Parts: sequence; C-alpha cells; structure tokens
Amino acid sequence: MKRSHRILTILAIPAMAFTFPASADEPKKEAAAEKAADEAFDVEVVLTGNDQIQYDKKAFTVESGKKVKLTFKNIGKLPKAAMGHNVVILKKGVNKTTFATAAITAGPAADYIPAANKGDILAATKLLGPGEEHSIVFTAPAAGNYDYLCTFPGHFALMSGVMTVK
Ligand SMILES: [Cu+2]
Repeated sequence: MKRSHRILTILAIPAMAFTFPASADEPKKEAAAEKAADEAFDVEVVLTGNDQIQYDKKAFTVESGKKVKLTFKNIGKLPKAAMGHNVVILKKGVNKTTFATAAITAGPAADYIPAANKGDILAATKLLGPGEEHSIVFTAPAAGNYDYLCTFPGHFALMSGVMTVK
C-alpha cells in the first residue's frame, strides 16, 4: 500500500518539536521516531487534534502484527503551551486516569510524559504545537482494546479513544 504523498509534509515539523529533556533512554527513542518517515508500514492511521480539545477519531481498528503508521496532526491555532496535543497509546490494562494524572506532574519540559510510567506506553507521538504533525510506526500488538489519550493537562477526559486490535 503506497501512501508516499504524505511523507514530505512530515519533514515540516520545526526543530523545536525535537527538544527532549536529557535522560538515558531518550536518544534511542528519539532516533526511532526520526526514522518513522522512511519506515515501511502496512496501514496508515491519520488522527487530528484541534483547539476544541477533540480528536477527529475516538476509535480506530488495526490488525494484530501489522505495521501501523500513525500520523498525528495538530490542526489548531493556539500556542503549544496553551493547547499542545499528543497521542499516547497505552498498553492493555493500563488505567488512563492514573497515567494522565502522572503526566500532569511530568510537566511541559517532559512533554507531559511521566518518566516513571514510560513502561505503560505502547506508542506515543511528540507533543505538537499548532500546524505541526508527527508520524510514528509501531507493530500492532495482540488483539484487544488499547486506550489512547492526549496527556496535556486537562485534555484526556475529552481527548481519548480506543484502538481496537483484531
Ligand atoms: Cu490535547
């Protein structure tokens, strides 16, 4: 399945979006994320987030074992500090309220990703400001339902959904 027409726009993410706090496992994760634009995939899922604190999709379905390219776009206009968005897909059984609460304490320097809870994450995009987009590639896990959410403070109640793996 060719979706190469989307690849070029991914390069438009400003360098600022790539700043992460220093921590032992960050460089590896960052390198993997950078590669996503060139990585092969079986299916692409496009999600958007807006200034009304809404994803355009509250659910999507993928097949277990397939390589999924998730492209997330912040289509809002408000500054990142006031209305940043990300997509964090949690492992099966992780409580999203617990995760979102820990994310608030992580703060903006960590892009609202709590270091102690990183093991709960199946896949995550960067926190994006207005007009930015980011693609990640991951392998769809075992069948089941997986919560995804935006970890920007106060958003997850409105910005969350379920990835169903068949
Ligand atoms: Cu958000």
